[in-house]
Amino acid sequence: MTPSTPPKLTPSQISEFSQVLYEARNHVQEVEPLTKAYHDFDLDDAYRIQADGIEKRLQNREKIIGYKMGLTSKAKMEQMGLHKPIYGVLTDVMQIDAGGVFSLTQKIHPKAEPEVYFITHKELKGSVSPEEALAACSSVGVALEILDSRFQGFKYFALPDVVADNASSAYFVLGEPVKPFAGMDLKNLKIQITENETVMHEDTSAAIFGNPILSLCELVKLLDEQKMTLPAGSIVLAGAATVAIQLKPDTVVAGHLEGMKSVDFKVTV
Ligand code: OOG
Ligand code: MG
Repeated sequence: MTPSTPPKLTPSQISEFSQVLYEARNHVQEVEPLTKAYHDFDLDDAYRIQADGIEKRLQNREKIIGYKMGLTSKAKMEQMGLHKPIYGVLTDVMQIDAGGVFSLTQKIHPKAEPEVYFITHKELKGSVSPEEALAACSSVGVALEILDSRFQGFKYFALPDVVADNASSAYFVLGEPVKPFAGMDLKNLKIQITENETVMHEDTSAAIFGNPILSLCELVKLLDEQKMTLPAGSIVLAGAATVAIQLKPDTVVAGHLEGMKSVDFKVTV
């Protein structure tokens, strides 16, 4: 385990910064990047702010149901100008139904991106091999993540800001689960995002960290650095294969992963 560095922010600064983001999310109001408006801080402090913000949401009766990886593909790293994989937390209120409706009302500047997801049936911790990780999964499938950064303009921020902001996560939708099997090759599957059936972006699943299962291994490692484990029953979004698209009213956005049933949702005003 790599021990995290001692906090450089005081507990009251951590709470104050998580409160800024908590309110931005609740009031649907974008804010200046924390590292610019208030104080510079490192990634470990950023994960402390993220955890504090999630704690506030748990007190508001949300429940943790999984994690998301971010910045696991070159396309996303370049789109955001940030170059290190990060994680965020998924709660029950963030999941929307496949085939459901997503209203743009009360959202800041939402975007969607195509991902691969896993659901685990066994706790994972420390350093795990891709074979161990796949064996610990009960399902795999295609997902769409909807990002809605709480920061102005979505893009002019430093990595600790994004981590503090729960990796820009807002909502997600899961496609039909497929049962993984030993030797299943998740590496070379075509993955696309479409808007009204027009392909907006496509790549192969290898774009996600070389292989999406490696992104799950990386998540377990990043959690270990924060002295955490990945509980059995977690949903894990492995990160986007392509850049995200801005959501527009009266469109159907779909995610497609070769060999699996597609997933979509309808965007309304
Ligand atoms: C950061 C989150 C990145 C992904 O899949 O790479 C992410 C952002 O784009 O604001 O979710
Ligand atoms: Mg994502």
